[in-house]
Amino acid sequence: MKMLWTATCAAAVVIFAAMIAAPSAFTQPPEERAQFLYLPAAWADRVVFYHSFEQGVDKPEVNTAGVRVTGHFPGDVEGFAGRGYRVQKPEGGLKRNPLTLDSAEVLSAHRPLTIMHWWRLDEEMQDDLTFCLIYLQGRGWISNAVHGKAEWCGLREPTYISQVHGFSGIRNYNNPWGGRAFPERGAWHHVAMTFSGASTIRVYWDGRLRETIAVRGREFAPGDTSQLLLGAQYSRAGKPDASMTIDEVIIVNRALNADEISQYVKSAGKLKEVNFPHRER
Ligand SMILES: [Ca+2]
Repeated sequence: MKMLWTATCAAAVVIFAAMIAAPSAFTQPPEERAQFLYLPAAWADRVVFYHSFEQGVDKPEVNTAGVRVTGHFPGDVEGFAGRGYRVQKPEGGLKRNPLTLDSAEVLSAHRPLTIMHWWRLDEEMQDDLTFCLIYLQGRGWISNAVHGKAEWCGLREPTYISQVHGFSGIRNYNNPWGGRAFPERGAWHHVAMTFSGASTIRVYWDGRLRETIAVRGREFAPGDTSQLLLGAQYSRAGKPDASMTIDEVIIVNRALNADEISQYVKSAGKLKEVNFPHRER
């Protein structure tokens, strides 16, 4: 049953939260050259940030606008291609470590923008498991997540949700898409969120458009958002939480369209199927 959220209900969400410098592929060491094959050449002049985690958490392959990257790199984790970034759930004295990107210039929702990455759940899905994939924040927040079964909002099963919340002058938007969200442990999925016209957000899962959000009240303005968390905690304290791995983080300074995103997901999936590039481990 599709639940309609009230503002009160939604507010209960708690977050704890080239110039593609793409050097000419032929001047890169073979390992780096191979990784860039996952970055579509057609986007090269619009990609402002690309992180495949091959060189460590603080060394994105492309970062044309000085996005600040912070996160705890837990070691050599197998990613979608090569290494990935493990987001651990808080346990055993370890704190959650979402990948955190800061840039008022690049991450402002008033500009054309695409944020995308591959993700994998690293444990068995449970009915009451909650995890966040994209969380863009500043004066409010814009999020895409899976929320488990909970008394909160009367959710009866894990459900895809999205929110635009807390921006003065913008009407709060909360949507559980309905339907069961129950990803298999270890299966790679792709998520993308695009921003256009300072007022339209589109969410894609595995290359397919899942939702179009038309912001009401006012358009996004400079400074509304400036920080991006990938793998943020989205559950209340004491509730089940998830460890996950992310990889191939791409930020483009325009809103990619449905065909481009669909084609990218298919192409990257095919590359992975043939295990290319091969990486000795
Ligand atoms: Ca990688």
